[in-house]
Amino acid sequence: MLSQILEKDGRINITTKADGGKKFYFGASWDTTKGETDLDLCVVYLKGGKATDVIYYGKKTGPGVQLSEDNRTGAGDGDDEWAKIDVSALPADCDGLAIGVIVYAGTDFATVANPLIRGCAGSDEKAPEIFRFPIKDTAFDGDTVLVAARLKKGGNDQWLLEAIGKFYAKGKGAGALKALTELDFTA
Ligand SMILES: [Ca+2]
Repeated sequence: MLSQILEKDGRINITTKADGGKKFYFGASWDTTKGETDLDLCVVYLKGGKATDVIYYGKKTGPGVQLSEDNRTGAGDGDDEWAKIDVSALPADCDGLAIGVIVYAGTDFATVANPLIRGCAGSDEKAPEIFRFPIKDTAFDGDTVLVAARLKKGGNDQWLLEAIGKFYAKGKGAGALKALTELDFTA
């Protein structure tokens, strides 16, 4: 399967059977060439399209979700922050996950150097990449919250990955994190 390029406001439905279709890896990267920015990769537990909990730099693990260490500048090669997900270990009442990126410190997505998020079907960064979203040049000034993907529980315990390129202008830091958890994910 070739990696699909997601566009702003785009949606791509992806089904995968890698690792039984149960394991996913998401990586966010950005650079320091336009100044230091603190982006945070976040994973929101959903039930009926509403957030029930969030995994973020202040709470890096939860059932079925493991987050990397917090990168506060964008320095370093490869994925600067990542999330490893095993949907078979999620709480029984969880019927979805949203994968988001927020601007914690800096200006907005429009001013970050080379921001990118990608998703892989499997347990780590070497697993086959299934989508990538080059955030660069697609965000508007003031955009600080990105919903990049959603995992949805379907029938027969099958999980569908929906890559999403949706931005919101919701401020930075803790406010952006809170805004991510208050979005309506029923659509
Ligand atoms: Ca960070």
